[in-house]
Amino acid sequence: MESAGEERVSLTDASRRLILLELLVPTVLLAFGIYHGFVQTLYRAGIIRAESFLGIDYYQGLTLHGVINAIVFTTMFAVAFGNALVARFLGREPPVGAAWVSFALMTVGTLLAAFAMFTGRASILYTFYPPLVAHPTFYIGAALLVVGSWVAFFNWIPLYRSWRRENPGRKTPLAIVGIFATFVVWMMATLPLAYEVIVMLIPWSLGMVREINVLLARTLFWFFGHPLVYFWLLPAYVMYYVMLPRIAGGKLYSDFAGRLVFMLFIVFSAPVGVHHQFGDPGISVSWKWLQTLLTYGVALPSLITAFTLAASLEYAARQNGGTGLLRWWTRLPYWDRERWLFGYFFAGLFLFLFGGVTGLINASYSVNNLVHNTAWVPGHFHTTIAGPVFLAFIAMTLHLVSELTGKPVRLKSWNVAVPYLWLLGVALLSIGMSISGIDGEPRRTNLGLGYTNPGSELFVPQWASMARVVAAGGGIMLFAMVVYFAVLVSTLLSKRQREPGLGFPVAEAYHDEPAGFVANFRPWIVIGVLICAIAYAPVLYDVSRATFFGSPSYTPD
Ligand code: HAS
Repeated sequence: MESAGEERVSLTDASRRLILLELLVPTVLLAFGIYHGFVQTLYRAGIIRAESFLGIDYYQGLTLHGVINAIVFTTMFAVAFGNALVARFLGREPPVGAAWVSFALMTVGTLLAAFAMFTGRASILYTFYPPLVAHPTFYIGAALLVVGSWVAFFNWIPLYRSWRRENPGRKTPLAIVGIFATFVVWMMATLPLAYEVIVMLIPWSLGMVREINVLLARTLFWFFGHPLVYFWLLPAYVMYYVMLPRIAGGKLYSDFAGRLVFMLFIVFSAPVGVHHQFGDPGISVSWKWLQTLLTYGVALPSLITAFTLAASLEYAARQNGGTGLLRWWTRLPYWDRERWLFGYFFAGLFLFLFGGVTGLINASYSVNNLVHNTAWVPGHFHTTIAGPVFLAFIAMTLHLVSELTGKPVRLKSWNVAVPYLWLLGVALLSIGMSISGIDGEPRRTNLGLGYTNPGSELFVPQWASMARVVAAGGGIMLFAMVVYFAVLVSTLLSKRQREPGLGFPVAEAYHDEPAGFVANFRPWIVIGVLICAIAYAPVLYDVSRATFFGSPSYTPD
């Protein structure tokens, strides 16, 4: 494992500014994304009964919420975090020219997509299923965002190679294993997406072809869409494995477990997208069954993580004087204002316990029939992406802003409350959605138009009461974010108190085993690609045989 401690490296001003911009541009956009999430809960609770609020309608707001929070913020953050990890753990700054090209592509892409969404020309949600069609700038923007993230990854590879040449026999730093695994998963995910967007959607939205194969587009989307969720999750896992045990006051229980987990994600992240299409026609039951099995496979690295992190936390708690079978849980730094990262990480992990259980329920081919397309599904994913992923990303944004500007985090007692407020908000939101999802409440529907209105003939009382619980959760989440933004802005506006630099808390390993068969990415990538081919070739064959006609475009207005 890499040397433990809080060692800081200094960066050139150009790199520092670039990483700060990569963090702050999506964070500013996040304000819109979060606001539109809150407004969704008001619509669905019937608190806003209109078709449109402040000029933005339900589907436009839902598209802004999903695209900004889940695609733009996450991608730009992963690139910024990767640039910072490479600089700190390989001791090499990513070449600034290519890094700026990557940032420029992502920013121009984001602006193009934002133009389409804010002007109401792309109200097609973050899954952009045809035949719903958006203005071409939406698809071109998405393509540029992805290409920009590829440029960043290709910029790091020569740095890793040169580090390897200079450090023969040394284990690759775990943080680098984690961030490279993240981007290997991203490459596997974005290739089918590139085909869908460049070959199918852009020519179709430009009117160059009249019809589109809807089922093929959905299948390619989910070939991308499931590994996408691990592209979100893995940077959070880097923080949990490399930093959390030290912040808790202990050690990482097993360094080997961390390496194995990242390699298993390379193998299992991609060949499971059909579990989002259990209800789709045209794909044979056998291949749906195979992808169900593989979905249980992709839960394995998270189960290993749950036990490894619990053991690491127990070690830390006992170092802090904890005793007993369970009493040691009380000796962790939940409210420590200096070790504030702990609260963000812990609250995320707590939510992920529920995200994991509900994910395993979704994965069952038969049970999925009960929950698919109901509010249960956003109930599940708010305990994953809005839980561990979101909390880890906003925490690391604040940490990096503080490091790169040399300004210690301000409003510490407010800051320490943010993750617990957020946890409470997400818990209410997800419980409300899960319960009414089981009662059949549809997702992605403006319930406020009648279902939650006692005066309407569409009224469904059990959805109405839960929609109010969801709105209460959304309100608490919004409040948590207002506090977070107050902390971030007040930190940015404060006086510099030390030299800007870059450092992370880095844990030592309790069991620092040799890397052995998880030392090298290559065999894992080969196995991952092979399993993808086995799981997807027959699916794509089935889809091509089942689809005879294309669909013209449809614009919802
Ligand atoms: Fe999922 C739908 C299955 C994980 C995100 N998922 C979605 C959608 C999103 C999403 C966005 O099989 C909706 C897409 C759409 O718009 O239609 N998901 C799974 C499974 C997992 C899983 C099996 N999902 C995630 C993660 C996401 C995410 C991670 C984002 C980051 N998901 C599905 C399925 C669907 C689905 C179906 C389709 C549903 C449908 O019908 O449409 C697994 O990876 C989960 C494994 C996780 C665990 C939990 C480990 C627990 C840990 C915490 C330890 C805690 C500690 C602290 C140590 C096994 C690591 C302890 C504290 C104490 C106090 C005790």
